[in-house]
Amino acid sequence: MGATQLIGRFPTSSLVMFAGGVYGADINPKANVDVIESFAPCYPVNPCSLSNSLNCTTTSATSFTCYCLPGWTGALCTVEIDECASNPCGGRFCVDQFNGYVCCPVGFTGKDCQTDINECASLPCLHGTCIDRVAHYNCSCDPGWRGVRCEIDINECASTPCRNGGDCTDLVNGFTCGCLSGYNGVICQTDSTLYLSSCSAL
Ligand SMILES: [Ca+2]
Ligand SMILES: [Ca+2]
Repeated sequence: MGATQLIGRFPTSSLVMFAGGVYGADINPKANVDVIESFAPCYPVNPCSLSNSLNCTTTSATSFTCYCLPGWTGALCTVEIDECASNPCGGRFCVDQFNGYVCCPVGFTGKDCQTDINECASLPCLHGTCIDRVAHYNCSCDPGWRGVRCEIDINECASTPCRNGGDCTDLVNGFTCGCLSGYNGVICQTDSTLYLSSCSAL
């Protein structure tokens, strides 16, 4: 059984039923046409009429297409279209509606756009405490760190704290000095040769 069958000559455009339970209608209302298209998938029970469809069109003897009402999709128009699927809101949160969508304000989510997005959820602060704000976050850095994400180890040697030629090694939130021979102290501030010479002078 094909989509279009030569059935015979029919004088009207009314729906008719043929032998074998095949339904059809005269596609040419001018009468007495030879070609009769089978509408079996759409008649007498229109499968699209049970859903959100405007009408049913036969695409073959056994298949059909439902033309959906706005907001619906699927073979039988039973699936509500997700209007957010095409990402119409860009970076903002999209709320799917019937036959439409709503873009939440920047930084908010939820079906009513009332939930403040937690921008700290991704743990953006590498060495510090994250403070959630509307549409952004701030990092309160641990001692010895700086940067938007506390990602930079502060170089405590930058101020050249070691005296008397001492070699500075940067640490997290601190430094150590490697003193030249004859000097000691946290920043090599003590000249031990002076101390020794005064001792020997006694
Ligand atoms: Ca937030
Ligand atoms: Ca440091």
